[in-house]
Amino acid sequence: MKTAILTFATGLALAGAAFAEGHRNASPEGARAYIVSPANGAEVSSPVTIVFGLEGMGVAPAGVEQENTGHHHLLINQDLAEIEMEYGLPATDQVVHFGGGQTQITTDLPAGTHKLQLLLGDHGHVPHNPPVLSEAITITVK
Ligand SMILES: [Cu+2]
Repeated sequence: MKTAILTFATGLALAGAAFAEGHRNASPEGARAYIVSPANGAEVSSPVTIVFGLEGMGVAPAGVEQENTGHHHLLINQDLAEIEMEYGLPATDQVVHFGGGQTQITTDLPAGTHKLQLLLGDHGHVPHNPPVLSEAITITVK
């Protein structure tokens, strides 16, 4: 009897994982995010204005569930390998949410080299499948 209950519980856990994964919103083919400015390799002074671009999808605020939309997240010096694409993105200094649907930010960055990358998230901050991720750019703040 004990075995049967354990098996049942394991089955539920697996079903739960599959359900969560199946719940990632699909991104349409050809959708892409990109950083309009600054240009890759640019030398800039702080504060820096970073402009977000999105093609093939629309921007919607967090909490608004609508197909083929999402909101931007700016990854600042964030290792992509540490991002869990299956879950809602954490909010940290390195993962900045634009849940209001903003498409640019003016922010202070310390002097030095910084890697910037955009990652779109759905109404619940979960990256789409496949993820809509910009190329990473590197800028130098004087
Ligand atoms: Cu978000």
